[in-house]
This record gives sequence, structure tokens and C-alpha cells, in this order.
Amino acid sequence: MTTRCATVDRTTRETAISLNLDLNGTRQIDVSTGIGFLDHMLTSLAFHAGWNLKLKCTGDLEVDDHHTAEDCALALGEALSTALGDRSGIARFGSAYAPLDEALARAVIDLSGRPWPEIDLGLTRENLGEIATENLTHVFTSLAMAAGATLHIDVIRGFNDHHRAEAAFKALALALRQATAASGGVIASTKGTLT
Ligand SMILES: [Mn+2]
Repeated sequence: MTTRCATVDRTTRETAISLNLDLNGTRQIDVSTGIGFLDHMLTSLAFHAGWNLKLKCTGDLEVDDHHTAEDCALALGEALSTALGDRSGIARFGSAYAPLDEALARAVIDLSGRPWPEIDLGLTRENLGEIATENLTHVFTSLAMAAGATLHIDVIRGFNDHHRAEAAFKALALALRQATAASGGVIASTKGTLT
């Protein structure tokens, strides 16, 4: 398969992000967002997707975690879309379940070019580490919007919110592995376009 890499440098008044993504990676991962729990989740996503990911974000954490979480997800979604080019030769659809002890998550993705997130993590805590749990949902929605993906994530069970969130990121990683895998060399659309 051809090179599937992307670099994103994104600077606003709220965040400065530098990101390198290789979809055909060897799990070389270095994520530093300033939010420990977000680092943990994005590292898990990249690892189980089989990527190389270098992500450095300097954000306005003195305000709160929102801009950093959102902008890292937007940059990652943009990188994913860029790395896939015209999306020819990929499977397009992917679905996966991931358990983490008592928690079970399901992710279903279509790299359709049409952004549509439906995310239900069912988290009951206000925060996990230094991130508000509502911003973990926002990470998935922002990622789907920027990547041009229809993405459904449901956490089906689990009483530990750390487990529920981490299972969701792992399920997405496995679904993305399927959806971005080589398949047939053509654009997998009867319409003839996925962008
Ligand atoms: Mn964990």
C-alpha cells in the first residue's frame, strides 16, 4: 500500500498543535496534550489502530480543557482524512466491539465523506482526571466531523467510567483498522466518490 501519512500544524488563539500521523505505522506513539487522560485515550486509539502518531498540543488549559480536547480531535480527523487521500482502495466500513473488564463498547464507522456522529458513552462522572466527560463525547464528534465519517459509538455496559471511555476509544481503533484496510483498489462507493 502507498504511503498514508499526514502532517497538520494548526494554530489559533486557543491552541497550537503539531501532529504527524502514519496509518501504516509500527505503533510509535508520542502524545502530549497537557491533559493526562486525553493522552491516555489518544495513545490507546493510535496503538490499537496500528498507527504512528506524534501529537503535541499547547492549549489554553488556564481556561479549561475544552479547546485543547476539541482542537486535538479536529487536527487528528483532518490528518486522517488527508492520509486517506481520495479514499480509493479502502474497505470504507468498519465495526468493532472492545471490552475492558466489565465495560463493553461498540463502534461502527463509515468513511463516507459525510460527517455524522452519534455518540453515547453513558458516563456519569463529571470528570476523568483533568478532562470533563462531556468533552470526551466532544472528542469523538469533532473527530468524526473533521474526518468526514459517519460514526456511531455506544458503550453498552460498564460501571467504571474510566473503563467505559477507554473501551470506546479501543472499539473506535479496531473499527478504523477495518475501515482503512486495503480492499479492492477501487473507491468503495456506487456513487463513485467518498469525498
Ligand atoms: Mn486506562
